[in-house]
Amino acid sequence: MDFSYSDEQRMLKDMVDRLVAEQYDFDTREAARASSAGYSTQMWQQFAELGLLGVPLSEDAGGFDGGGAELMVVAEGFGRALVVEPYLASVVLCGHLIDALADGVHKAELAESIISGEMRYALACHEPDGGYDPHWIATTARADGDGYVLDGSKAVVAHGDSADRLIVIARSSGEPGDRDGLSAFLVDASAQGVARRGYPTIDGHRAADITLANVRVGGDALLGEARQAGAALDAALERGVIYLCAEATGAMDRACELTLEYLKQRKQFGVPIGSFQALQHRMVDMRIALEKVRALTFWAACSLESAPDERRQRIAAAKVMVGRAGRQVAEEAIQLFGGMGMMEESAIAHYAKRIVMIDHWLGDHRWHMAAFRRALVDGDNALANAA
Ligand SMILES: Cc1cc2nc3c(=O)[nH]c(=O)nc-3n(C[C@@H](O)[C@H](O)[C@H](O)COP(=O)(O)OP(=O)(O)OC[C@H]3O[C@@H](n4cnc5c(N)ncnc54)[C@H](O)[C@@H]3O)c2cc1C
Repeated sequence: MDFSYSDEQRMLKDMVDRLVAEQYDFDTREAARASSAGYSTQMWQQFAELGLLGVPLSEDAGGFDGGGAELMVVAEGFGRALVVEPYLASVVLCGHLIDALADGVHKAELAESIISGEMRYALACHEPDGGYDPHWIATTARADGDGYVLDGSKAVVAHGDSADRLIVIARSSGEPGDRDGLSAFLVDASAQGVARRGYPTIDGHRAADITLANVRVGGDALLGEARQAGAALDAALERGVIYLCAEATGAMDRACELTLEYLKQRKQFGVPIGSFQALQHRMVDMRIALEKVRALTFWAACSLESAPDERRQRIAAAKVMVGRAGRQVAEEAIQLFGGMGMMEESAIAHYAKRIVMIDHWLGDHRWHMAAFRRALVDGDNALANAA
C-alpha cells in the first residue's frame, strides 16, 4: 500500500503542521480551553481564513472536496497539538450532513456559514439511553402545519454548548434502533424549548446534554427527505471515526516524542533514564503501537469509496486499534514519566487523557469490534450469495 501523500496533500500537511507548530503551543491550548467557549474563536477564524474549514466539503458546497486522506492530514496535525476547536463537530459531522442532505441555494448558504467560520454547528444525535448506537433515536419529529415539533433528549453532544446551530437527528417513524425513519433537522441553538447543560470533558473538550421540549421548526429546517437521513448519518459518523483515528495518531506520535525527550533528559543514578535497556524496550513498544494505529488509520481513510462491508470493516478495525494501542501508549507514557506525567502542568498528562478518551467518542473499541464482526459476516454472506 502506498503511504505517500500527493503534492496537494503534502502542501496541506505542511500548512497544518506549520500552523500548529508556530501558533498552537501547549500554553496557548490551555488558555483556549479555559475560555468560556472552551476554545479560541480567533483561532477558529484563522482556520477559516486558511481554508481549513472547507477541506472535507464538496466543491458543490464551496469546499475543497477533500477525501479521507485530506481529513487524515488535518486531524493528525490537530492531534499533535491537541487542538480543542470544534472541527469534528462543526466541519466533519455537520458539514457532511449538510453536504449530503441539503441542496441548491440552501446547501450553499449553510455550507458557506461553516466554511467562513461564521456559524458553529454541533450534531445532536446520541441519546441518554442509546449508548453508542446512533440509530437508537427516541427523539420524535411530529409534522405540525408547515413545520415540525421536536421532543427528546440528547447526551454528550460534542461542543453542543457553544454551537450556534444544532443538527438534530429525530425519528419520524419506526422504533429506537431502526436505521429507517430518521430525519435531520436544523435547529437554532437558542430556539424556544432547547435547553443545554454544558460541561468540560476529561480530555479538555466540552460537551452538552440537550433537551428539546416542544421545539417548533419550519418546514425548511428538514435537511433532505423525511425519514431518509440514516445513510447520510452513517456516512458522517464514518468520516468522524476516521478523523478521530487520525487525531489519535497525531496525539500518539507527539506523546512518543515527548516521552523520548524525557527519557533522554531525566537523570537517575547519574545517567539519563533512557540509557536503561528496559525503558528503551518500552519506548519501542510504544512506537510499534503507534505504527499499528497509523497504518490502520491510513487504510481506513483510503476506504471511503470501497464497498460498504469492506469500508465498515476497515473503519471499525482502525477504531478498535486506536482504543487498544492508544491506551497502551497513554499508560506507558504516564509510567515512563513517573509522577511528572500525572501533573496538570505537564503536557503528557493531557495527551494521555485525549488519547484514552478518543476511544469513547463515536463508539469505543468493544462497539467497533462488534461492528467489525457484523461487517465481516455481512461481507461473507454477500460473497456466498454471489457465488
Ligand atoms: C512527584 C512524584 C510522584 C510519583 N508518583 C508515583 C506513582 O504514582 N506511582 C509510582 O509507582 N511511583 C511514583 N513515583 C515514584 C517513581 O517515579 C519512582 O520511579 C519510584 O519511586 C522508583 O524510584 P527510583 O527509580 O528513583 O528508585 P529508588 O527508589 O531511588 O531506588 C531503588 C534502589 O534500587 C537501586 N537501583 C535501581 N536501579 C538502579 C540502577 N539502574 N543502577 C543502580 N542502582 C539502581 C538504587 O540503588 C536504589 O537504592 C513518583 C515520584 C515522584 C517524584
